[in-house]
Amino acid sequence: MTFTALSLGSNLGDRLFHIESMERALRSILIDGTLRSSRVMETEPVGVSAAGQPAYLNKVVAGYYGGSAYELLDRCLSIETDLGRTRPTPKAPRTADADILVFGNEEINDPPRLIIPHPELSNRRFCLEGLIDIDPSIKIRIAGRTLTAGELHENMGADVAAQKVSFC
Ligand code: PH2
Ligand code: MG
Ligand code: MG
Repeated sequence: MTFTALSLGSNLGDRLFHIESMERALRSILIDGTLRSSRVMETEPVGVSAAGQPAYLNKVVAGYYGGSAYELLDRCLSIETDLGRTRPTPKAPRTADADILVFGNEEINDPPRLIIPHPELSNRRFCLEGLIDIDPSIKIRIAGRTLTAGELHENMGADVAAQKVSFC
């Protein structure tokens, strides 16, 4: 079994229902009793044009998974589809987004399908806040080095620290 952390996001429809539904689905997919969750955060949209997307609710969850990263990816995609996710354009508002942030010490570079660790992990404050809310000692292997979530959080850039994140 492999330790994994995922970010959950929603900025369309009943955001809290979507976050809680994704969490419930992951609880049933991850090894029994291993799911840990951050608090819910309201966050400003990151990396999308200033064209006024609605604010996100985000949460980070972590646990142990019994299959491969690709199997977990497929499970995430079907959780999103079950919650009405459509993909009209790449960065469109979405009911449900479940992204694998970390999968053990694996580094996978298979775009556009799967990149692990998540390529935006260090650029998204909500990901770093969510990880340390669960456990600052979570290990993240990036570019051949192992860092902790706490270290990544301490070293985040000023632009990342400026992103609005408020715990609900
Ligand atoms: N997801 C994105 C793009 N930007 N911004 C926030 N605040 N939260 C997200 O989950 C998010 C985002 C693409 O997946
Ligand atoms: Mg995403
Ligand atoms: Mg996604």
